[in-house]
Amino acid sequence: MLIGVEGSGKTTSAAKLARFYIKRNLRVGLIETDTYRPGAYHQLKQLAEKVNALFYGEENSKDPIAILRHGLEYMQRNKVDLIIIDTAGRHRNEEELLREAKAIYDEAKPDEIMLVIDATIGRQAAAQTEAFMKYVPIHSVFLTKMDSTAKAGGALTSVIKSGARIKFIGVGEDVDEVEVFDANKYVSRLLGMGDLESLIERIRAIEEESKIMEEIEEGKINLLTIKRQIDSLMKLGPLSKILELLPTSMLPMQYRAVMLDEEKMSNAQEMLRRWRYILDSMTKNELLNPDIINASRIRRIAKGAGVTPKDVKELLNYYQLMKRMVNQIKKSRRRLGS
Ligand SMILES: Nc1nc2c(ncn2[C@@H]2O[C@H](COP(=O)(O)OP(=O)(O)OP(=O)(O)O)[C@@H](O)[C@H]2O)c(=O)[nH]1
Ligand SMILES: [Mg+2]
Repeated sequence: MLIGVEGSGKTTSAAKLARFYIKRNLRVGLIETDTYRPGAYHQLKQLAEKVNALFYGEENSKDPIAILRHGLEYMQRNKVDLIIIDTAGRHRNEEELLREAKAIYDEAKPDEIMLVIDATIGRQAAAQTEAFMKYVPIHSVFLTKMDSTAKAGGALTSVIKSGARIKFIGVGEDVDEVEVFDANKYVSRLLGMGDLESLIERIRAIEEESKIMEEIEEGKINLLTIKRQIDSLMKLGPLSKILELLPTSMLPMQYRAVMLDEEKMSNAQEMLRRWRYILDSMTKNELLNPDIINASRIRRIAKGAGVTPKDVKELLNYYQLMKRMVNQIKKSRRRLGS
């Protein structure tokens, strides 16, 4: 049994659910008990034809309970596996809507009451869920219009807070645009990434990065340090989405500004990749003692990495800059007596 306020998407979702279970080889019947919305009967009848579900409704009846009884008999005679009951949303007031939902519930005794909530109401979703919960048990929630609102995340967390279980989400107007709700997958998508594991890996890389920065601040710096730093930064990938969630103080300062800008970010990634090739074509001795890298070594390194000597110098300049910075930090610490 589907319940919910006017326009939340009950009728559409009823058809989506029918489609979903028919695809999984169940015989599904749809019953329309809405006697308020003009055209509700035809709306669901047409959708039922579209998804190949059985349909029962009474176009001119004003008695939802009678329709329900007749509908249940009809579906049982036709041996359907799953009966989906659509209910009215439009009423003169909320109290009346809730009372009718309760009456239909008492008559149908459904195995499951699914509350249909429009995600565009955002954080008000919890209050709405709780209002319905006072009248009937809410077994699950179908959150609709997740495709058409920036408030989807708010609606989602709000429903979850109310204690209800989100089972499906609607992601478009078409009968196929329904997804089983999977919290992991959804959170990943909100973050704009493949999956949670890669998020965790990226966060680890940030931790590694702060560790390297600490070492650098303690004065241990050579090109190997830079190499480790680049490796961890590359693992971070195009990060702008996560970065919005993180305190920027966690990031090495020279990257804070760039990383928040997507275009600069992809240039930065490009540069990091180039630097990584350059470091790979250096000898261990050069990595540990960067000061021995003279013009002829620069030419050899550039050739090995497939870059220009200018690129190699750019990296060495970055190294020198870091080193100078470290020395300044050390000096100012000494001045402060720490
Ligand atoms: N974009 C989008 N639109 C949706 C979704 N679900 C429903 N809609 C649209 O929302 C509007 C209302 O849908 P209905 O299914 O008629 O809503 P209802 O709850 O049955 O409305 P009442 O019967 O008046 O209570 C329609 O225009 C649907 O196409 C969804 O997941 N995404
Ligand atoms: Mg409807």
